[in-house]
Amino acid sequence: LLVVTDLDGTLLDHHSYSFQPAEPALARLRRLGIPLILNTSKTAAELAPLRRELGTDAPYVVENGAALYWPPPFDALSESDANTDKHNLGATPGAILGHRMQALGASRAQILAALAEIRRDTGLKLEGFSDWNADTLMAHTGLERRAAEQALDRQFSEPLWWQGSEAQLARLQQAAEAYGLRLLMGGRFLHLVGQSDKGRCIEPLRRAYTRQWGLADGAQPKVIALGDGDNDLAMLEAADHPVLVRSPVNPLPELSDACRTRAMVTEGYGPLGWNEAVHRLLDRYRLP
Ligand code: 2M8
Ligand code: MG
Ligand code: MG
Repeated sequence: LLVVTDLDGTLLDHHSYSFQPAEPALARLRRLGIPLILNTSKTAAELAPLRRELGTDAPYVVENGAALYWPPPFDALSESDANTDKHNLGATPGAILGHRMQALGASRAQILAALAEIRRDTGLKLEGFSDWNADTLMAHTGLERRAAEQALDRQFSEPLWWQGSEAQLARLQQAAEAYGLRLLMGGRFLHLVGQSDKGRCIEPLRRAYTRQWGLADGAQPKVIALGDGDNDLAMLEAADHPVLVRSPVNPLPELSDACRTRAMVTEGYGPLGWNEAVHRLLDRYRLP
């Protein structure tokens, strides 16, 4: 089993960013040696302290699926995935924070260049992280200063503060597509990204663990995925056990029929719901 999870609104409380209510299930995963794979809108810089606090040394996915980071022992193993993944367009593997990075999306420079054109084409007043300093971001999110600085340290995406109408959103959507970009809705922000989403990492992760654990090809690990927002849909669709974590601020995202039949919806919100769902699934696998 692999657990792949969103952070904000899912494992972390939407307001306090605490994962404390999920501690019992987290401890059970650690005891069972089940990897906890973070798949988030957050940056690699934000994840360094969080991975330490959560006690996970598994691979992780940042900025809405735009890059996969492979800490040891995976850095060597995943080399062939990096070269054969068909979505790995223009990838620039490099070492950031000492972990091999596999880019799946566009660079921030490409995204910001397109954003300047999109502003001109649409006449929309678009405000994003590139216009903000740490103080502005802290006011919008309630992040502490250090975390806000780390959130501004982006490589593959631009979160936009969106308050426009449906019609304006359709216009923005069309313009983004024209530049080969996508828009993904997070808990607070509309994320402008390349041709990536949170689902693209699932197969590379399955393959990496299949090899790491020496499993036969037909015996790939099953994936539990947990999320609360529209930007989590692709990840949930790609999972064996999708879990919709109830959000205090957003309606549940709409799954496809096929995915809905195997999905679980939590009773509790955020980390409390996370705790409940992980326990239920581990019980279903008769794990101690
Ligand atoms: C942004 O992401 C969340 C994820 O749902 C959002 O859109 O509301 C990201 O920019 C992330 O880096 C940041 O930590 C977070 C803070 O609320 O907001
Ligand atoms: Mg979320
Ligand atoms: Mg998120």
